[in-house]
Amino acid sequence: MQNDSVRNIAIIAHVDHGKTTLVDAMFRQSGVYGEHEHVTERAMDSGELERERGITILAKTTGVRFRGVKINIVDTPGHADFGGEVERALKLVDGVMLLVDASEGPLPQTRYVLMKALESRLTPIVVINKIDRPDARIQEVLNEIYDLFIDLDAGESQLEFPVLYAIARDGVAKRKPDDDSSDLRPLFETIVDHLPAPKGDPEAPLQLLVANLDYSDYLGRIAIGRVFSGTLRQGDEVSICKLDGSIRMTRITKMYSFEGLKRVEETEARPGDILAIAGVEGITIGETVSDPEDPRPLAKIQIDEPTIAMTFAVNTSPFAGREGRYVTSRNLRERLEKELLTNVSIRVEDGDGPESFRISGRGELQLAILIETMRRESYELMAGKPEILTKQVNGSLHEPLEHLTVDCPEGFVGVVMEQLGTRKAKTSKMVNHGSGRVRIEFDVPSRGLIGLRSQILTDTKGTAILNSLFAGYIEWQGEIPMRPTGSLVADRPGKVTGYAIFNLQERGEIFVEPGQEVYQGMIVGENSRDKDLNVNIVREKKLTNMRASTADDAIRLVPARLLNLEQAIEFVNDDEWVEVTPAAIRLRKKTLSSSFRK
Ligand SMILES: Nc1nc2c(ncn2[C@@H]2O[C@H](COP(=O)(O)OP(=O)(O)OP(=O)(O)O)[C@@H](O)[C@H]2O)c(=O)[nH]1
Ligand SMILES: [Mg+2]
Repeated sequence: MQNDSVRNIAIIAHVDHGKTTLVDAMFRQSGVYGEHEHVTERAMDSGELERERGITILAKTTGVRFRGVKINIVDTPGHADFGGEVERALKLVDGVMLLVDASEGPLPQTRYVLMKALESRLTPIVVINKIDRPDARIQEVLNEIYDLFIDLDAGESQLEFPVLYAIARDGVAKRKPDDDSSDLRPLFETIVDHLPAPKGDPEAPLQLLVANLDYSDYLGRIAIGRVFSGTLRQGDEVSICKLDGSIRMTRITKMYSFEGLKRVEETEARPGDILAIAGVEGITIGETVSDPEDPRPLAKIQIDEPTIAMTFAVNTSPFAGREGRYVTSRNLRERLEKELLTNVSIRVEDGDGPESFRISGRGELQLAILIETMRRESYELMAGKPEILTKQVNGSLHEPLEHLTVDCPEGFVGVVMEQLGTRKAKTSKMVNHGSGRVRIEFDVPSRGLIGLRSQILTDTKGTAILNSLFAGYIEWQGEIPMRPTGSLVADRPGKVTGYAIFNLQERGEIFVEPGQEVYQGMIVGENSRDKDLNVNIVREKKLTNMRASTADDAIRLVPARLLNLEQAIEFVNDDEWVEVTPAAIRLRKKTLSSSFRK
């Protein structure tokens, strides 16, 4: 039996190829907004960090209507570190819209998300987006997409995907690159005509898979899931098949469907419907809401393993507790446990001591976003250098490998190759698009990516674009030289003076500004030599007959290099911490007193 009034689709793509922008346009053209309603750009990117960074971090569900058919859409993040969100989103849908930038073509994450969609036997629709770009190369990109499908062993029917050509920003989709369509109708029609309607027997025992969680101050915890069989009515008694195998009875008192940015109360849901259910305490992702008499759990959501780990510890710096409200290990533990409920791709274990935790995830950005979120919630913590998770395969040590794509102007190929050479990368492909830019593909141990982005951006004057994707495990590749520099470390507490900076700035780059307060053991700069150097960064100029303060004003200081969170995480060595508080990001030695450091 199929539910012809519904289609469920996820939008997947590499980062920035225009997914969220396309959802905006679908909103505008399906009457989601009232006539005078204020329309925000990338409305689905509702998180504070999403708006600040201009990227999608969490997958989100919405719904629009076209010719009486309800189209549920899941917008997913394109950044590789949030791949877990995509894997989970694919559980809700019957098909995907694969967006590909008309100039950039398929990139590593395009491959990853398409691979996951094909594995789940979802029906693909291809949308070549941004055809307005002056450097668009539509036909070439389409060929690359076919190659990608073939490379991923797409089945015969999957290869017969429809192709649309879009300018998401203008709300236009065309069946041919040069036809005169001026809206998204061809896209809506393709979704309704080509995507299979959801199947499932409304008379069978209820099965609803929870694939996402949300929270509202008004409704409490909200579980988002899809009905696979049976019918759920408001007020029904149901069983929850928990992840640990136990069964719990409860009643569903409130359920909602998605209409644009709003949720609409529903009284009945049938197979294929995507719903938000409120008021079920303790329910989590992967659990099945089922028939009370005949509980039938659906298969658990399997997702890829973490590849990177980081230690989070209680802040033990002399400034601990000054700037944040939550600082104890209990605070950290509770917050991390809460994170586990919604963030399916991270793991939390106890760390080496009682005051520390080991968090594993998919990448540095994913963990940095978690830290940034916590710091905005008034937590303080220290984070250690990220480590790559190795494993034993047939008795030998293996490490994660990434497939890395670097796009850069021709003139920088030399420096890029050199930088990657020292990181044990092997070139797998090099394409010159003839536009003055070159695309080089590498296989490189994940370890080799730590600190790579900032290095390459410096080496190429900000012109290179890097994209990487986890590509399995290889035998341990031997030592990769890490940061070749040491740290400049404050040898006493106090306030930084311009005078001291002036005298130290030849030794390396300074991370602090005059007037800033430091403690002993805090890292105040990067030493250009490979050893740490203890420095007095608070030294005052001896008072002579000249007035010190005016003399201070006259000296020329190189502007400080103020590290943001990601840069700080990339910078620290094994014996160093990044100290994070709501007000500051500081770097420090793990051992603060210089006499106790080696
Ligand atoms: N020229 C052009 N730019 C577009 C078009 N569609 C989107 N963009 C721009 O591309 C950028 C990225 O758009 P998003 O919609 O945030 O991309 P996304 O795929 O949702 O990105 P992530 O969720 O972070 O993976 C924005 O600056 C958009 O304005 C288009 O059709 N043409
Ligand atoms: Mg987005």
